[in-house]
Amino acid sequence: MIHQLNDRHAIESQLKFIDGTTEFRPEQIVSLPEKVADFPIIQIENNFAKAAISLYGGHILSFQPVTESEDLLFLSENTIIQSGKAIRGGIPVCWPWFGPHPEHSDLPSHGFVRNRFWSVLSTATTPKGETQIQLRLTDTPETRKLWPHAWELVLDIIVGDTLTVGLITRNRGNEPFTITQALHTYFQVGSIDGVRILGLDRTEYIDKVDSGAQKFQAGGVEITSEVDRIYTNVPPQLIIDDSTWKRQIQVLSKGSSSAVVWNPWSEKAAKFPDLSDDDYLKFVCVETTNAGPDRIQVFPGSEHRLESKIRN
Ligand code: TA6
Repeated sequence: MIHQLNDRHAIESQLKFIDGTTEFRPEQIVSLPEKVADFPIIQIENNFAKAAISLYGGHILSFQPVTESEDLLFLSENTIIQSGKAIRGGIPVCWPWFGPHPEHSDLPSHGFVRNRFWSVLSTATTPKGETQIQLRLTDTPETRKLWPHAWELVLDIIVGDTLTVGLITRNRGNEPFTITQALHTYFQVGSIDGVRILGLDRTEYIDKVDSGAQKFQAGGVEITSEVDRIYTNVPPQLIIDDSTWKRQIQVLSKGSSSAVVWNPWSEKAAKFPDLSDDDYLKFVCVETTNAGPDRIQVFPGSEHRLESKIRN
């Protein structure tokens, strides 16, 4: 599979596919869906940045601009590559529902596309010399059992000095459907106690740590305990201010009016087998979402694009 992918989609000295079962922490690969022999990862390196994307989950694992000594994304050293399980860190794609399924608690949290293999639609170099990758996923008889609709998803990724991630939902059925979704980005930070999220001042949020209470944000968001909040009516640009590493990461969203800020803190982090006990100090999730009341209805033949641009 790796050989065919490189034959069709590699870009000389910019983009290649590697076999994750041998080159991506093989010790952490517990099991893969039986029908695949390897675990393709796209490695990108251009004049602007390095990045890595797993076809499993359509999951961006890494993004490091050439100007940065540290990856902008957090990826757990203990992530478990296991059929049906999502990779911990990077940018999980949560679709067609965010969080637990609204009616059926037995269905997987955050939908079912972050634990499926996506196909490669195209790879290209932009006129600026950035690398563009489009991945695709469509409904199957199996997904229709989970969610009875016909759809196509395209992940439109551009790796440059900015990482642009567009998640395009197309309704290929003959009735409207409603989705909630997230680009559930894990940002790597020097230490969580030196982090402030800027741009959410004077917005309202749903506090999932306090039984979903509706609250009001005053000033920057600081993380001193477990935080799990759905902010509503948020501005397009948020900033992660990391005083430890003396860097700011900008997150520019489109097709979204909500955002999620999450950090499990120590007690909850200890319950995640794919996180080390002190990992909560090293990341904060600032997610570009359609979540909470921000739900999207997609009509037959039409589409919705959720987009997040990330840069330091
Ligand atoms: O986005 C925050 C959240 O919904 C938290 O409630 C927590 O569940 C987190 O996502 C991680 O979820 P996961 O299913 O990836 O373990």
